[in-house]
Amino acid sequence: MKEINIEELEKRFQEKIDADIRIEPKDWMPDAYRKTLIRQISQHAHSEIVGMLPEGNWITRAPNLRRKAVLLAKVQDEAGHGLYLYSAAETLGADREETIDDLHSGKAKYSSIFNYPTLTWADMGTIGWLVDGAAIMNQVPLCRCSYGPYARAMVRVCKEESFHQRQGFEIVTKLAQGTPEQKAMAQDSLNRFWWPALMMFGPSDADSQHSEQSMKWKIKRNSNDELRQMFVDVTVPQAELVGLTIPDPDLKWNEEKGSYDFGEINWDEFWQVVSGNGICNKERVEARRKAKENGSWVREAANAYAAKKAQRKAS
Ligand code: BYC
Repeated sequence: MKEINIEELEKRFQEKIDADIRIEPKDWMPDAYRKTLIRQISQHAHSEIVGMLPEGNWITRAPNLRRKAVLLAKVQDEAGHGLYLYSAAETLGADREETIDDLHSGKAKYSSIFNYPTLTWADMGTIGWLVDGAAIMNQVPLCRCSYGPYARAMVRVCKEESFHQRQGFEIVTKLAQGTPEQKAMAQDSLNRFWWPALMMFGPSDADSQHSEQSMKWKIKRNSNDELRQMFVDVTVPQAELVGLTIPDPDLKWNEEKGSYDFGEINWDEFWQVVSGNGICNKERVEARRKAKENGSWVREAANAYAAKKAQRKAS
């Protein structure tokens, strides 16, 4: 049989990508493509799981039974998203335990946004509205990602995120139309979460080390700055609708561009948070590490049960 060299394989791989043919787990792929996907998908999975913590903080203090049931369902959805994503990373050969250990040791990243505290009930609204809103903006294009299992996972994730965004906006709307204290609480929450939400899209295109290659491979379909701009453009009218003010004195509609100009992001803060020095980084990782430790007896029992069952089947 004729041997195919690596350049030829790479050429065929890129042709498939260019023709929008999905890459599936058993297809040949360059090592760097596999590595990039494992990095992005596992970080994405970690974000979903760590993302449960700031909201979990408010489940016991939701203002009524309906709010509590909805928040509980939302947080459970995030757990589901984490599980699809860890499974998608496993189709690339990643080991789930190792991946999770990388989160616990601080080696693996997760979204910067979850290192900010949730101080008031209004934060549940703002997180749904802005954080899930930003997640949707980023994840809808990922439904067309070149890697099949990731793209398919994103379809369901986006449907659920869309419910999350609406529940958040509903909370914010109610608060903004409530008493002056409630409106002030919503405004304060927007003031604290607006800039961190913009940071979720990652560094500016000029500083994004992975974007160019990821876009060639159609892992990413849009650049960080493109998605950030789209997010600003859809969110500003929503804030206006409920009578809240975006905390950016430089925010201005640009008629020529057909989009908003906005102020400079504090990139120093972003990199500090990403490198582990945000307000809640230590607390978040510690909570995940403890959860793993506390659940070890359940895993041991489940493994012992599975081993016993297999033994009985074999005998
Ligand atoms: N936070 O070259 P770049 C959610 C890192 S939450 C922390 O542009 P890339 C949700 C980046 O990893 C949203 N780190 O990277 C859950 C890289 O470092 P490494 C989660 C960030 O990958 C619960 C370095 O900076 N969504 O869904 O091309 C409740 C250079 O960046 C961040 C996803 O993960 C950040 N914000 O682009 C509610 C979506 N930004 O890895 C909501 C999938 C950048 O070289 N991920 N970094 O050490 C992506 O689309 C891309 O990975 C990113 C970054 C746009 C985030």
